[in-house]
Amino acid sequence: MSQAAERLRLLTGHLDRAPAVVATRTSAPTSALHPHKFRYTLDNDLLKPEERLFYEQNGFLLVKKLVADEAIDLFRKEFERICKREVRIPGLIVMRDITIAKSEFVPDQKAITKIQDFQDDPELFRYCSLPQILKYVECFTGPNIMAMHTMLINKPPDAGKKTSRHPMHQDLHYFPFRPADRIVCAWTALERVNRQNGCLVVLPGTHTGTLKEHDYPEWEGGVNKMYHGVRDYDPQQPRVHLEMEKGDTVFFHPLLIHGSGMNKTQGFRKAISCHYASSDCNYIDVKGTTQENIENEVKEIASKKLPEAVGITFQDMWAFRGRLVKGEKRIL
Ligand SMILES: O=C(O)CCC(=O)C(=O)O
Repeated sequence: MSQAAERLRLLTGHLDRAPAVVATRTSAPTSALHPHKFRYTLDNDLLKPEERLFYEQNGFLLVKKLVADEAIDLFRKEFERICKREVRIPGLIVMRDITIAKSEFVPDQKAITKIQDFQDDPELFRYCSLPQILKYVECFTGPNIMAMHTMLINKPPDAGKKTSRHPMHQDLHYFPFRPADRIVCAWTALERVNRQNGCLVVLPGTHTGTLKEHDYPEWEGGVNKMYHGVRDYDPQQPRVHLEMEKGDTVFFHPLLIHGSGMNKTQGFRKAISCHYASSDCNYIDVKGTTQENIENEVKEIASKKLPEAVGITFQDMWAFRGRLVKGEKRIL
């Protein structure tokens, strides 16, 4: 047993009596963890034993004030420039809320709910290479790190149809690479996020389950493109609302069931995120699996936008956007 594991084993007796609370729970803890076995974290010098245990049991870890205000202000400014079309970034996907998309188009940030794939925007991509983020990421992925998926989310004030909600889902549904345990998302609040403006909601412990079937939820007011939801999760299951301050960052496992609520305020709730994976991960074929529906949808959208994309595989699409941020490029 490694020294770190031994330290953790000794600490567990203490934790059994006084569990470390890393994020506020709104309900009871889930699965018990055998103190000797680590599956979701790697040996490292960064995570305190109680943090490591928390991630192992819950599938997420919230770190306060990890990103400085100055960096955040630069990301926000770049987002404004993109919205005003002052900069054009190759490959960037710009998404609009379905209720806004149907209304008159205004070329500013009020029209845009999310941008994806900013790997070729040096300003925004700095987020993915921040050393303080990568230090944590390495605890989950190991030393060879690819930034695979980037997003800046600008959750709009809800227009009354509840379309600002993000259905509960597992991010692994979108990814044709494995193993899941060597993938992690970093999600940083670009301002205070709370229940009013639609913070993240997570179901602790669900990362220990399997990938579930996903599809569009049957919501009356409609649902945004590619916002698939888990079909059969138990709505009574304990949930945690992750209220965060500007710069706070949550790291979470790709099987963790999560989503976000309606934005009941008049402001836009902003967050930036990156999914990282070990470059030792392998691409998988998702044909015949629950992920086939998202593969087909992504390929259809890509071929509409870019007729030359016909014939490009789902795995190739991921390989184009992946960028090495630390260590060596291997398989991914
Ligand atoms: O930021 C949010 O509201 C949810 C983001 C999310 O879960 C996702 O885009 O996968």
